[in-house]
Amino acid sequence: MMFSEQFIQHMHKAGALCVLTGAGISAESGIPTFRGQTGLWNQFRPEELASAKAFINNPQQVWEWYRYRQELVQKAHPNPGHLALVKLENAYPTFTVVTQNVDSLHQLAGSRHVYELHGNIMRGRCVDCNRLFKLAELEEPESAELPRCNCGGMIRPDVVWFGEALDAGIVQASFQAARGCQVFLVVGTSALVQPAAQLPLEALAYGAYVVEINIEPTTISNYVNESIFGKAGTILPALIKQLGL
Ligand code: BJW
Ligand code: ZN
Repeated sequence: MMFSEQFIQHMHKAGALCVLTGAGISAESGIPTFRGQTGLWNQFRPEELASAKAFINNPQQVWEWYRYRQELVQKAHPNPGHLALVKLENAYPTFTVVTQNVDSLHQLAGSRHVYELHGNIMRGRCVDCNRLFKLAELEEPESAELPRCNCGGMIRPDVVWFGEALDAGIVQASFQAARGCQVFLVVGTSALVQPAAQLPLEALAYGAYVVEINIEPTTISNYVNESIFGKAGTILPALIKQLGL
């Protein structure tokens, strides 16, 4: 048996579930993670490209990185891990996915209650007037040109970079979900980046049973009730099966 009796009992008793996801849940859809054994961006530290400073110093390089990732995201499909979370959502009266991912794969899989903490890579935003753009509106025939708004401002990816504030409403709603759930799952995140990494600890403080699913130990492994080491795309479907969903 892959799961402890205690975990399964908590799952059966729970009325509200909250799941924090990170890049690891999309790894099996072919989207590289930022850190860890399998992180493709190992040649760059995310701090070097995912920052306003990097964008100001070298917008071409930052856009190149995002264009490449947008292409990967456009080609990607939800994997069995994403789909298992949809089954959980259908089985629990209260269910929230709080994701650090910018790839829309939870929504594409069919999850309806998704909070995107770090924005969405398929959108752009004008740095001057904040107008939002869909990726299709940004496709420039002259690839050397940087995308610009009709107001003249530069367009940046509509994501949250280091040192930038997250959407206050989304953060508040995410903390509320963490405080209100009986089981909190932490899936495929290194739990290094704040404030997202605080959510499982907040859930613990409010009495939730917190279970981490990751291929390797993380900074929160010592705090959670249980760590299950394996791929999200294997563990989550096994959990669904074990619960009879
Ligand atoms: C698998 C798997 C498989 C692989 N199955 N698992 C308090 C203390 C210290 C620092 C701070 C603090 N508060 C704020 C900070 C600063 C900073 C921060 O947290 N720094 C830390 C690094 C120390 N935070 C911020 O700046 C945040 N803003 C903020 O706090 O604003 C308020 C404020 C403003 C001004 C001054 C002060 C405060 C913003 C953070 C924004 C993060 N942005 C990024 C880029 C988004 C856009 C983009 O995608 O390009 O978000 S960085 C990057 O990291 C991305 C991710 O969402 C995020 C988290 O990464 P994640 O998802 O955990 O991925 P990995 O790669 O790290 O881990 C993958 C995991 O999966 C690994 O563990 C693998 O083992 C596992 N895995 N395959 C299961 N198949
Ligand atoms: Zn503008």
